[in-house]
Amino acid sequence: MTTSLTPAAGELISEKVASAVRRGLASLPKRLPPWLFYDEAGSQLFEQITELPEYYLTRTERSILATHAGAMITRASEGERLRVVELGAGSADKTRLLLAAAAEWQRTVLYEPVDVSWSALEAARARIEREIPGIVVAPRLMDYTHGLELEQTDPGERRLVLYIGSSIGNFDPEDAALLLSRVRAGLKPGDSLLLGVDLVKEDSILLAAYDDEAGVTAAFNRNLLVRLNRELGADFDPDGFAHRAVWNAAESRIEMHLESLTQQQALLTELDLRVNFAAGERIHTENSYKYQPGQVEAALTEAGFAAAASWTDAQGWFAVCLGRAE
Ligand code: AVJ
Repeated sequence: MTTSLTPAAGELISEKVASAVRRGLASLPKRLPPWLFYDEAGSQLFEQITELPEYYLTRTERSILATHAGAMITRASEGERLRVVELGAGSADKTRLLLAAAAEWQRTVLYEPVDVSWSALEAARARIEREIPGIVVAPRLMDYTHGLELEQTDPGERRLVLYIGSSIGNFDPEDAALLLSRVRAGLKPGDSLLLGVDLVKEDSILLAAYDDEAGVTAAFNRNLLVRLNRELGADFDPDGFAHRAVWNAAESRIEMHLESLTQQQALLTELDLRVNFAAGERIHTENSYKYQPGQVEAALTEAGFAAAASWTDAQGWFAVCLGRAE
């Protein structure tokens, strides 16, 4: 990541953060990209979200993996040895269910987590090597949205790429299609992709998952402003903005916004920028796309994968789909 030393604070400012915030707050309507959520506090808040009663995604996907991990590994391997790649460093228990199933199949497994954060990769390596015998972790520091540059697999060895947790939900359909094609371009025929997506369901269930009773998602959303205050010397009053979660049926997505409660101004010292907010004006902070059954398979096919198998929960709330590179 590019950084520059600011004379004022003597602290490192990320150019990536600075330019994203400058662009986003100059847009109309104002927006900020969702990757900004994940500073240390935001990552901890997200962990808390995954345990909320309303946030069914994590527990539903986990139950699908707990039931079908063995079948998923069998379908992906078709009798060959597997190497497991994960987009995003997974130290989560969901990844462990799949790795344990793979280790049962072939005793030792090379696991390649791909992430832009070296500390996330190191944390994943430490946990996984300690907790699952037979897993050798080979961290890959790169931005997977730009494509995958992985070393060649051995003949007779197949890659299984994991992209779980509804992470693809943050991408609009066009960018999601591009991402899947880029992943496909980094694979050989016979390799596969396991994709976890959230499905369309009753509005009230979707909305509650993004506007929980305890206010954790609201804190997660407002933490963006706390982060800008710290990293860009800004003076946002996080309590001057309300958390809003909206179901946009036409786009099939949950949107999160921060809504200014009053007419106000914010000063971002490090950007030398003053931003005005009208009362009721929103910053659009996240899209979380929800798929129709069958739509995921279509997206996989479009990107050069054959839809090999899909698994869901009894309520049909979440889907995990295996695409085989053709
Ligand atoms: C990490 C993108 C899957 O969209 O459900 C959770 C992020 N935002 N609550 C999601 C999130 C608010 C999450 N993803």
